Amino acid sequence: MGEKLTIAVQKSGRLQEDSLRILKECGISIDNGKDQLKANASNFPLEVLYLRNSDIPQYVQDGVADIAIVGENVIIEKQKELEVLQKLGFSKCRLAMALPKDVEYTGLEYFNGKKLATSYPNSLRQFLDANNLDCEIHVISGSVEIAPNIGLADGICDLVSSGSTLFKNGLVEVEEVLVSEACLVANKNISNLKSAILERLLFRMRSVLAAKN
Ligand code: PRT
Repeated sequence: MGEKLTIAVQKSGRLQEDSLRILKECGISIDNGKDQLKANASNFPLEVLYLRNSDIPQYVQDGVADIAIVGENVIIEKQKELEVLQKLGFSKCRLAMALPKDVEYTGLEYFNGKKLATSYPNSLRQFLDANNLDCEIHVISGSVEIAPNIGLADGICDLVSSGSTLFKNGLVEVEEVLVSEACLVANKNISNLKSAILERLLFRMRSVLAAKN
């Protein structure tokens, strides 16, 4: 059997549909069985692993998958040494700090001594350190937007796309920490044989993206 490249894509969630669509647009047919966690392409040397977005950086760094389609924000948060090969133009969002709408925001110093709830402590810590801010970070894994309303924190740092979740929870975005979109990433030490397959895939992907612009 010839060499295959292994790609990780999100098992279910916001990235999944667009990730599979771009592979399809590259002319790759994946033989998907229902609820399968692993599948093969029938017309390209590619194996697909369906994993959680938040677990993907670790799997690629460990070499379980050679490449992946993943949210850039997750790579930054997990602090993995992966190569970002190509931004893919979907799942665009920003990691932002937000405060209750009745707060009079005076600028970054406002956050000194405050407590912020987030699911992205490393990204937030980096931003706070870069701006010499001293805040308490309270890590929660979901429903971050509710934290100020229930007295758990003064503000939040979370992903925002349309802004409607912030609005519904009486919060206003005040600072942007980072911007993100889906991207194709790779393990830094893949074999020459696999690199050659990757080059073919990248060529197709870039042609698909160019045709969209
Ligand atoms: O479970 P798994 O680990 O696979 O997935 P995940 O927990 O990372 O969740 P998923 O599927 O929600 O998100 C996957 C990726 O999509 C994220 O890592 C981001 O890169 C990207 N993305 C793009 C978003 C959003 N937009 C987004 N709006 N991820 C989450 N949100 C959430 C946000 O946390 C907030 O609760 O949507 C809400 C805000 O949305 P708006 O439109 O109301 O502003």
